[in-house]
Amino acid sequence: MKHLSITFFALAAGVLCLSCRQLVAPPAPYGVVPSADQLKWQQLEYCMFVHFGPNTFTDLEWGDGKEDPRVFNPTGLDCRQWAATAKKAGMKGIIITAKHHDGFCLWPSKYSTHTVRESAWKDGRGDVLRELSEACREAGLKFGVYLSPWDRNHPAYGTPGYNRVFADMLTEVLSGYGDVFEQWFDGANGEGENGKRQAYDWCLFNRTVYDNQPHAVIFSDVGPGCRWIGNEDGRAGETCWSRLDTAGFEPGRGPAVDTLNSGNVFGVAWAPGEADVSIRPGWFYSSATDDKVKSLDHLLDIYYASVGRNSNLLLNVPPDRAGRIHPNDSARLMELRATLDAVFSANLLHGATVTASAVRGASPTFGAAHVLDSNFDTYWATDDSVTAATLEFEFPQAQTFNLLLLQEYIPLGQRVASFNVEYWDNTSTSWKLLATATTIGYKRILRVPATTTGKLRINISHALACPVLSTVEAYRE
Ligand code: FUL
Repeated sequence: MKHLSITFFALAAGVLCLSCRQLVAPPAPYGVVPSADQLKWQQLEYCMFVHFGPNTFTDLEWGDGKEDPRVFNPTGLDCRQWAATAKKAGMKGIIITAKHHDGFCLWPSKYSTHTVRESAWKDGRGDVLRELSEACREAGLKFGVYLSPWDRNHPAYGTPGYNRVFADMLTEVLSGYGDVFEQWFDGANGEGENGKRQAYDWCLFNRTVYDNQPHAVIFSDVGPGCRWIGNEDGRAGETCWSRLDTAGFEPGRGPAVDTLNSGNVFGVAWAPGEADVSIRPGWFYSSATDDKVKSLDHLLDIYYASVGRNSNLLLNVPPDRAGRIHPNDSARLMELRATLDAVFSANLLHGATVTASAVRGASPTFGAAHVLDSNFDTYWATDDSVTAATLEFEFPQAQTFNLLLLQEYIPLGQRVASFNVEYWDNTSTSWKLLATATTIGYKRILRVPATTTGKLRINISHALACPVLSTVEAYRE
């Protein structure tokens, strides 16, 4: 009997607990959401692009495929130096031009006669992909590959047979060097030797990627993993949706560049932006640009306009003819890292209190405090019917900040369409507008005039579905 009543009470308590929790269900996802691989990719934020090949030795941006392969001869190739530089710069992966438009393969491909095997480097026995993939693994960096379908060397280019050649090359690269986190597809399509343009078989190419690397994120004008941001300046739109309408488009024939820059508010595909840009004026190394490495301020602008606008930053750092990253580039990368570390080391909202105008089901599970808990996976949310709401922060003592960082919990979709920030002005004893903005997404960093205040307010003025915010932070640059 005693046993029975204990069991009964335990059961009853269990049911009660369960029903309490069920009372406040989390918001349903809004629209299309990222896959697990896309979410992991987004969290990388910042990676290195490496343009390297015959152009490095000919001072060209686009080789015509007729260059003597023996020009490729780095005197001291050191992929570990690239990896160490990327790592110290705070980058999370390296994507290399395994094959650029000249068709030269940085690995000894069976399907080409224009490769490292035909070069003077290591008497034709070298393999850049082998060295870089190993260096990345050792350094704990992701390894990714760029392959240009446009091939100005291959005799089959411009014939249907070339699609098979390209797929076979992809298979070699994607099956021979361990995990590949991102496949970068350039949509360039030029005339071949025989005067023909290639009708690319993108279904075959994408399938080949997934067959060999099921977790890879495929970059192109239209994804399917992530999308080109529409310029090569490293700048996403002030409004930047991760959703995109891709039907009827393909790599090289994508939506208008301003659409790529901002995404589509109601787009049906999740195709987050990737902003690619070179640290120098060109994509390939040239001694003529040794003194034209972008300034720290320029790189900071790029960082805030890419990572700070819901996009990943892919910063190209081209190795020189020795096969090493030039000291001018690496010095600038370290300055950028040191600056970002200094700025983002002290969250001024640490220790602040926060209240929300509305909390989902009045439940602590969705309480405002979650935007301050440094945990991406917990969030503040409102009831489904509430699509405009306010978060009010009170600092323990007045603080001066000029950067605000916000994150939506994107596993539930991107929701916020407009918001503004106000601060409490003691002199006029009123709220003053500090900034208005549109989208947030995975990460939004607002640069605002330096403001000293004890109170701050974020007004979500319009969300497509109840707002779901995981982070709010304030910093001083
Ligand atoms: C472009 C290419 O034509 C450039 O040479 C460079 O590789 C850039 C990243 O993509 O489409």
